[in-house]
Amino acid sequence: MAVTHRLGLAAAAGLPAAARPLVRPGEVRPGIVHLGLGAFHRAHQAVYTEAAVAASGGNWGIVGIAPRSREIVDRLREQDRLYSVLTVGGNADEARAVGILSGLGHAAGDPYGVLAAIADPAIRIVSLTVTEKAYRLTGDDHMRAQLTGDAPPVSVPALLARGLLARRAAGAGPLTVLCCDNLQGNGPRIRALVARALEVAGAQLPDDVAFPATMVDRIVPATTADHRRRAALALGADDAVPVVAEPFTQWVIEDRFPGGRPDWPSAGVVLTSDVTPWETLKLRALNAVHSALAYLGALAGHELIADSLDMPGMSEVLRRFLAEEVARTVTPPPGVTVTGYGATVLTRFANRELRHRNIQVAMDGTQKLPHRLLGTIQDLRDQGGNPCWAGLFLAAWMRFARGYADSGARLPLDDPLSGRIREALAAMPDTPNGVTSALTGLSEVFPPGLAGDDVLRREVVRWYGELDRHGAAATIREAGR
Ligand code: CS2
Repeated sequence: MAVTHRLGLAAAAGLPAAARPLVRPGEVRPGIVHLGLGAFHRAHQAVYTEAAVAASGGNWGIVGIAPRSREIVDRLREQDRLYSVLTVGGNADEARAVGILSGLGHAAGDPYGVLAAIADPAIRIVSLTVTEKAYRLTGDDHMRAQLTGDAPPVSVPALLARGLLARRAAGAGPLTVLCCDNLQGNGPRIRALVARALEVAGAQLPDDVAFPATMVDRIVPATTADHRRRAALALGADDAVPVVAEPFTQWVIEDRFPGGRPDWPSAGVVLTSDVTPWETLKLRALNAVHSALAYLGALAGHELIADSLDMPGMSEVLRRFLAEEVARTVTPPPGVTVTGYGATVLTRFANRELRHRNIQVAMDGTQKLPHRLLGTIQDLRDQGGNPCWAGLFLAAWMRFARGYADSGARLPLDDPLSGRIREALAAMPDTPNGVTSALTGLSEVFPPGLAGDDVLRREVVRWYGELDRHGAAATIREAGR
């Protein structure tokens, strides 16, 4: 059946019952400003919030702000702010339109509009999914000018700091800033970032702003043309910007919301007084394994995460990492075991329908690895242990950063520190020792204790040598025996 009409308000009523949005865009008044209109937000927090509003009401519509690209804003406007989520890898494709976006904005094009939105008394939560690298408070003049008001506030720290100042000037009341990115201690971290940004602006953190920590989890890869076609079929309407996701979804939030919050528990969100065990488990078990698959698989010439997991020896290596290194250093939440959690993670990564590309997970390694892998290594070393598997994964990242797969094909280095990486590599011999020294010397990534740790170094150099001589496929096959 050819799908002829485009998703939008006119088409929404005619969608199959299961595909209709739970709320109509425009029906729910805004209560949340969200920075980062990427696929992850639209498949995760937006879905939970729509379900919570549908179940319990409340003015918690989301004003979605795209930080840089305005294309997504234009596409969503053309569809009356509706988009669909295509869930794949369950029994059958399922698509549903989501109607919780109650406004749209574009930070690069209209930064002052974003400040005004944050200063609106109707807004009680500012949430963010801007990826790990956006949380850097670069000390350069441009950042400083954005914070002091001499330049338009286009970066995340400037939007938040100046948004809070505008809010205070407007007497708009208490606010919660909710970081939904994969950073260890994401609540305290964003609090510290905003406090430093305000300091540069000559101000202090207001005391009616809370920064609860959260753990977010749902695999949301880049949407492909095939996903778009399948979304249209399952939805019965064409959607220019569907997002694709796995069936699994989880959100754990520290319950500190001075301005109130949606009834998220009605939508399955876990509210708790301490997110740390969830956050640490997710970063160190799920995300670390994801990165390991991405680097080792890309070196071996595989395209998808599911292909990397199929490499002979791979699941054994990952299970041993989880049992011998993660389980030794992480205290999971009550009722959860690291190995049980890890087994679920491996099943989720085997979802081939997602078509999650190794290259996508591999990007921004310098920003991701400190949260995913270096904490495990540090804890193992503090216990006098040996980071064997973690050392292998670090060596795989180093080989990936060098820019060549085992076949000699080029690999893209998409990382905010790519310039620093290239300089560091060029200054050292292209040997296991040279590459290890070059990259552990990146002080933005490796704390001095790890950079100078001989045991870690020995492991990384040893694995790097194996990868260099035999390639990733043979190294993993042998290691997983
Ligand atoms: C992935 C994550 O791209 C990546 O680095 O590891 O985006 C991962 O899919 C999510 O954290 C799952 O919740």
